[in-house]
Amino acid sequence: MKISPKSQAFITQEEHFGAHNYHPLEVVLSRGEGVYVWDVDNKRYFDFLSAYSAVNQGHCHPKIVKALTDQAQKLCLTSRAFYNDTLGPYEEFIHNYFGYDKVLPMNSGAEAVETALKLSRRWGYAKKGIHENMAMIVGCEGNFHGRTISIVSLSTDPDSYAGYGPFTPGLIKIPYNDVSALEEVLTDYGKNIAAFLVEPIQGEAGVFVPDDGYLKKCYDLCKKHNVLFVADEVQTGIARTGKMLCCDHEDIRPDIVILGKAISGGVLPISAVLADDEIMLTIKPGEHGSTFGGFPLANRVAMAALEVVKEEKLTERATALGEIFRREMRNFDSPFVELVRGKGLLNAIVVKPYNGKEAWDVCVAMAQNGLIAKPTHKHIIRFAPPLVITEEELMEAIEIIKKSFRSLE
Ligand code: IF1
Repeated sequence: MKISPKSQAFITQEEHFGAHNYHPLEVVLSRGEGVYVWDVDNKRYFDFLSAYSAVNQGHCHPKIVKALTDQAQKLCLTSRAFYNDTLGPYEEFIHNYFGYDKVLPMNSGAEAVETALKLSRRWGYAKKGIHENMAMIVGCEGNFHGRTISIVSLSTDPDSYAGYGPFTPGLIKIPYNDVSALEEVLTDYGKNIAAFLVEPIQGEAGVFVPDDGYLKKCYDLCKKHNVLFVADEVQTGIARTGKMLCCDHEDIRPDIVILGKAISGGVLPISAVLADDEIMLTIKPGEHGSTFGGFPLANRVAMAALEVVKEEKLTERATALGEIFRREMRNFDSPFVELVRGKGLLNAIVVKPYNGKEAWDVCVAMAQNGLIAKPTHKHIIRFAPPLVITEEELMEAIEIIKKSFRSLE
């Protein structure tokens, strides 16, 4: 891919002074607005990653940015050592928006997942009567829940866990999209199992959409065995799959919901754990927290970001435009396109290597043609534009995608 001297300077700077924990596509971005981003040479791209579904509301949404800048002139951070005039209103807003008794505000998705793991264990001891230090939590192979030591202890991806041992005990992995595997582990160990942690769609695994009814059957099994059903909606939540929460597609109400990414519209790192009192109140004052969790900037930004989701009908848009994307790409006859899958505007194309070219080459070609996306697991390209994209813009982007595949044949 041709890299301008201006871009190369930034790439080299990162190479010299930054940790090498990423291998980015060689595009250097400097501005974002709605579905578009511009690089340092003012070249415009459709953003089809949306920062892994954090920018559902579009880049630099004016209402969200205004909430940030207004609050930033008043009060940024108090810590939770004191009350302030934004957290109560935010907590009540979240209660009314999602229908759970309470919210525990954190910052990153991983922190919220860790919080959910701690809440699940705490509930297991305090309410289910599991013996101290015996609580187990079940997760799914192919999961991605973040990068902390306990979370990667549940991972089956060597890129996530290798070389980071020893691992947190009490975590069991079962195959995803396999109800009998859950039934078996609950039957064998249920009395010591506090929770089942699951992504309604496995994003990082390549937008792996489970069979219809999988989540509902797992939910019912968890109820039967008095095990918490914990949904990681960090990537699938906030309208991305065409419902406010992906679990809404199966009319299940998780015991714990984990949110992140688009709860802030990509403006700040904001995450949240939702639960009813029986679970949430097992953590007492001083037993969990964070310096920035629920800070004034986050509270105002998240309320604005969530209002935008409803005001701009992003769930309806994700549903309608996602159907167009999958229809167009499934009708696209290309030797590269093995499979198109997804829900709402969380989609992926499984790329068959052809002519010595593979998914990475397709992404380079798309970048040259003005659309950025990135492969996951070598042969899968995730396509997740901001949900504010119009049908006209989507059709233009689809033409770029098709043109890029064609250019490699
Ligand atoms: C990276 C992946 C996606 C998530 C789910 C929790 C978290 C994530 C379902 C943790 C975060 C991000 C992390 C980012 C890339 C991206 C990612 F490729 F890593 F796996 F989206 F699929 N639950 N996903 O998807 O949230 O702590 O990052 O705020 O680590 O490179 P976080």
